[in-house]
Amino acid sequence: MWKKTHDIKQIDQSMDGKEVTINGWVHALRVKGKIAFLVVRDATGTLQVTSLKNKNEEAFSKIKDLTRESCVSITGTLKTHPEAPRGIELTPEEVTVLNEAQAPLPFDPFAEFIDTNKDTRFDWRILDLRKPEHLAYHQLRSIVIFSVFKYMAEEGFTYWSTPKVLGAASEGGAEVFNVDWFGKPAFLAMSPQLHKQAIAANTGTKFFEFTPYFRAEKSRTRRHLAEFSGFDVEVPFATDKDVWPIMEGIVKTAVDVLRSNEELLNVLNIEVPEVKTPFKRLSYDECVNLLNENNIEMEWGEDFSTEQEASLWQLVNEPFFIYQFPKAVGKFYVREVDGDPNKCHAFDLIFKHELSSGGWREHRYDHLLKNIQQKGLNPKSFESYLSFFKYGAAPHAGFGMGIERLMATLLNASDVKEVVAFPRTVDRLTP
Ligand code: AMO
Repeated sequence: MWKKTHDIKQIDQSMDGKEVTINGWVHALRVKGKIAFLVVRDATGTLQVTSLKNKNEEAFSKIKDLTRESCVSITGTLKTHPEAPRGIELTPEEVTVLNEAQAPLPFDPFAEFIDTNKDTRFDWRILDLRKPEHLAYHQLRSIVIFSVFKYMAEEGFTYWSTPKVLGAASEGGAEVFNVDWFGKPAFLAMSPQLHKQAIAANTGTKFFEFTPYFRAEKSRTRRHLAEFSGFDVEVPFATDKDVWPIMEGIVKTAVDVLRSNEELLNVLNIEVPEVKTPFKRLSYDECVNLLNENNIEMEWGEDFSTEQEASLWQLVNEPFFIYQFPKAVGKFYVREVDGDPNKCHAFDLIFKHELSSGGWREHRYDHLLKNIQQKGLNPKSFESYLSFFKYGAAPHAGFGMGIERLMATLLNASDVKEVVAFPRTVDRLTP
């Protein structure tokens, strides 16, 4: 029987003499005359299998011909050995090749001194993800997602699912993917924005969804994907200030759970510094002044460029909110600041870069219609959305936080593509 009795991580020197079955991949193989040293790797670690021809000819002959990265099951007896990498090795009795890997491999995920280019790695992501350092990003991402779900449940949120194929572009922008919906034009959701507002404002429940977002953005940067995922939140009877603690709570939950996973952080050879909450709150005006005082040019009324954002991060040097953006920068669904028609209640959370953004929404039908017209959007396309606000929709506020941005920021990854299994970008639609 080829089914494992143990994960490799569970095997230690105290198990001398025990019979076990391990399942994994051929990590390395060295054959010296009548002895073969095979290293088997599973998702938890590696173990040396030492095969002597004289002892078990059948096992030896199967092992000596194995190709790297073939999938194998080995049953044998554990034996402590001072020279084995973990002080213990396996003497094979039964070797089952579950699936032979073709040779040569299209690239070597474990090559030590070769810096394989990213495109090749992502072309062969099935091999790339076998590398513990690359896998660790995804294991930690999973841990963070589960922890945030738990946190949101404790905070009294209701988990909702919203449609991903829409009749209107959810962010009102041009960066939308078109799809054919039974012969009618439709769009992939750029975010759950419109429906999350509909739900929070009309049901009075605190909305939470972990969702894919589709953006036809032609940005070739280390921070942009064309399909990404994120935590999306909308709170009824709330203003901007009321949702900031939830954003802080998500970041803190993520940081704390990462810090408690030392073993995986060690695989990545990184530390995750603690974060202090509450985060600083700076108005847009204060940020523009701060830049100008430090001789970085910034005109009032623009959005922050990547460089300006990076400079702000250096100057503030801890996570901070920017609130009350110019109305021209905010989206149509954000509420104008009372008494100041040039400003709106949009906000960003900056943690190295923009990590999350949101707003206190416009829930009054006539104001919303005016916003849509002011942005040059066609009210006809938003008829269905506008109807959400005709029958006593409550005031509300919320935000979206991309998981890839969050993980790349906290784990110091060089690119958001590292923390998504199969990145989708302007240049990549496979594998
Ligand atoms: P926004 O467009 O700022 O706001 O997106 C929300 C968050 O999603 C992440 N993000 C991205 N991650 C990877 N690749 C991209 N191309 C990308 N674009 C955005 C960021 C960002 O902060 N509906 C609003 C949110 C709201 O107001 O509730 C929205 O989508 O983390």
